[in-house]
Amino acid sequence: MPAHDFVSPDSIRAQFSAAMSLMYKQEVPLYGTLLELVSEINQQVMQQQPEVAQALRWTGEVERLDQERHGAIRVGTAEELATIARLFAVMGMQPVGYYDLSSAGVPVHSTAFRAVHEQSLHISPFRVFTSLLRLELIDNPQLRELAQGILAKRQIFTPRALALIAQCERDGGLGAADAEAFVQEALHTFRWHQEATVTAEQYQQLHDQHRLIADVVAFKGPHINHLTPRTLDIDAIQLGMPAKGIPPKAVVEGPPTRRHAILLRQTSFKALQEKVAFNDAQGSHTARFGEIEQRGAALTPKGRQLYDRLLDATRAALGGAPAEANAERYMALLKAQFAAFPDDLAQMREQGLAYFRYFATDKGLAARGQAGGPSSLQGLIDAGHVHYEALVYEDFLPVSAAGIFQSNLGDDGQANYGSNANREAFEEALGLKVQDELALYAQSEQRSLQACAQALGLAELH
Ligand code: OOG
Ligand code: NI
Repeated sequence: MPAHDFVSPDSIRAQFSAAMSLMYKQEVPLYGTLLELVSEINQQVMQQQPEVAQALRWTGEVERLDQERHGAIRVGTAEELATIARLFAVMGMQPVGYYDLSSAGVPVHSTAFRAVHEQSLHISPFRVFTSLLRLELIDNPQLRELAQGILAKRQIFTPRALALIAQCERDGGLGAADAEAFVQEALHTFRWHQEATVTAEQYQQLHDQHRLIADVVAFKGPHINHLTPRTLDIDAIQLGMPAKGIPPKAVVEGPPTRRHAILLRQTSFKALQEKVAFNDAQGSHTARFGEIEQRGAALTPKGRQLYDRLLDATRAALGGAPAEANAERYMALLKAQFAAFPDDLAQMREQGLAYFRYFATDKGLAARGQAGGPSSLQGLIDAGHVHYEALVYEDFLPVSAAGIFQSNLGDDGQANYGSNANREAFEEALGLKVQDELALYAQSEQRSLQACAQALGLAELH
């Protein structure tokens, strides 16, 4: 098939993201309720805060907002991870970032599969936080063997999905009918299976070691465990959830409320209890939950260091992890600490705390080619020839992710694995290097500066 007859990976990802949302709505009806709440709040914000709506129009995020979501899965073996990477590659999703969750007592390490170019992100920002179980951290050899034996027997991909992945790799793309078939076949890997692959007693053994181990090992596949829409006001969501019959977790993860959002704020509701058929008995399992996120500016290494420092200081002042009992105090401490992080785009830009996108304004375009005009970036901004907006953060935060894992694993899921980051082992399992998210933001910013310079007839801008 000639290359021009291939469906673009971006379009396959958009189709897959929509199909996944439809499936999860059927599997977890509360997710549908949450989508309604998010859409109400987003409309309200767009009406009541025209400056927010305006910024989203500049960046084009207004067009992707309604379809913006991330999901999460947990796989059991290196082979599963490597094949998931090939499956996501068909949809233009690449592994970005390495997250070590072992230091937070969760025996996994993770990456985020997502599109990496701003034009692709504009078409579909769908991302999947993907974790690999680390059986090597379990110090019970019998249990480790039991888990390995069970995982070795399962095949989480349909034969047709595997064939279509291979076909796409061989030919360089998929035609329309194959792309549609691929989306349907890939969905099977992420669906919930009521039938477990183990006996009730085996499940209990795995569960007693760590709830997460049972969730990964006892089932036929890596069911999507949450799907997260993007809101423009997570505080309004947190307040609005109880009235819709959705109890939120105690604290919102990430930075505090700000005029100019940074990074990522997240809240979630508890996992549902679901009926499970073990090989020999009926039982139940809690795995799937709901989450909501608010995204803000991507931070530079300097901005990120400041964020990490302020978050650490908040936790140190609290003297422990935030929970129901100290939620109010935590939020107050967080707010006080983050007073040190400028809440003003101009200051964030001048201090090099965040990444930005630059746009030639009508005024700038009208002045193109005129002698004696400003030519430095700051001069063009001051003259109103160039407008800028923060680049949106497309990734995740390890401390927040740990909080999300823990809120749905329950506090009895706590364990201590020390600090065991092992990026090399993760990349070896993946069969690929993970990309550096900071380099991707810097490249995106650079491209916008180049486009701006070109539009204004200038050689370069910095
Ligand atoms: C993933 C938890 C992390 C996030 O948004 O930070 C996450 C999981 O529970 O598998 O999804
Ligand atoms: Ni999540």
